[in-house]
Amino acid sequence: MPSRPILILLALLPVTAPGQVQSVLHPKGEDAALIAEISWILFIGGGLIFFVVILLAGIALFAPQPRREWLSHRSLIIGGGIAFPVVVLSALLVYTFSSDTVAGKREPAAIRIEVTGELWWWRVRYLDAAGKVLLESANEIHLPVGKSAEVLLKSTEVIHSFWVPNLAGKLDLIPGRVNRLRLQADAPGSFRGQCAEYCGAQHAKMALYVIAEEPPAFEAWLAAQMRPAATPRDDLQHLGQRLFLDNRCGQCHTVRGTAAAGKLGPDLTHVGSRASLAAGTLPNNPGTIAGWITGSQQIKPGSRMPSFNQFSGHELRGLAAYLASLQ
Ligand code: HEC
Ligand SMILES: [Cu+2]
Repeated sequence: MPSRPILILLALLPVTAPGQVQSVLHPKGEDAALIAEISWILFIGGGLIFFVVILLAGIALFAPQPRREWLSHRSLIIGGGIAFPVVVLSALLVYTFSSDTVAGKREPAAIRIEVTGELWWWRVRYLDAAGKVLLESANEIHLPVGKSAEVLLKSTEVIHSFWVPNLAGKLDLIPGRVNRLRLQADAPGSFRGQCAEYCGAQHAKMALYVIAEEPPAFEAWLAAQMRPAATPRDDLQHLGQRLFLDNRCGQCHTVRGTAAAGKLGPDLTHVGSRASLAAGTLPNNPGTIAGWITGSQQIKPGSRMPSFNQFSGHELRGLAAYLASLQ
């Protein structure tokens, strides 16, 4: 049995843990802050009431007769048993409703992003004011700090759930429906999100990152992402591009500016600029790109990308160098 101070420390662990990259307890956006506030009020209030009830039960059970007589007064039963719950629950109802209207009354979103749940990754499209697609990417959303984005949540085959705990609540992506979520970050940072509705074999490997940056950095990112892919700069990258175009990669992947225009898999036009590969499964570098190409079915069994194990080491280095250069 661990000692009492250790138990207390263990209980505080989730609150003090430094890993804030995916945490409801470290809100960095308006909605997340509201949800955290409501949760704390309910949690602390519920805890206090529970404590008082246990105390009264203890008195009723163990105190000597004259010291517990007051518990049977009619006023205590009516007050504690009827009036108190009615007042507390009504107050909470008004409080949660009023936070809801705060959330409803906000200025229009600065940007619109369409997020589609795929098996098992996130298709991300930035839209202009008219709803036209500005650019397509995957598994990574960039946001300007302090500006809100309207996220249109869609799905093609099964239900997923979009959850970036530091920034907002959880909302489902349902085939045939469009759900709308407000996303806003109040501080720069990288926040991890995770599919929160079981969606098949690789549900656990369906994460994404939201990267919040100062508006000028965001504008620069947007402009860079809208440009077509970089052209190969050396022999290795040239080899990689040729192999990419000759090996049906383009049947599933788009690289804007080349003949590759597939739609089944993630857009790879700027894959080298992303933090992770395969929806948060691997960090992104030439080594993991090569590993993914030969071993996608070992890394993420059942994924819609077949493993390509026909390449020589040199060819794999070429493919990885080419894809990593697509910044
Ligand atoms: C049959 C369709 C298909 C083909 C062919 C295909 N891919 Fe993929 N690829 C996918 C899918 C689907 C994913 C997403 C997998 C996931 O995350 O679950 C993917 C993911 C990737 C990723 C990671 C992208 C990211 O943003 O996470 C890279 C890199 C990649 N493929 C490279 C290649 C290369 C190189 C080839 C050709 C040798 C190729 N792919 C052929 C379907 C395909
Ligand atoms: Cu999912």
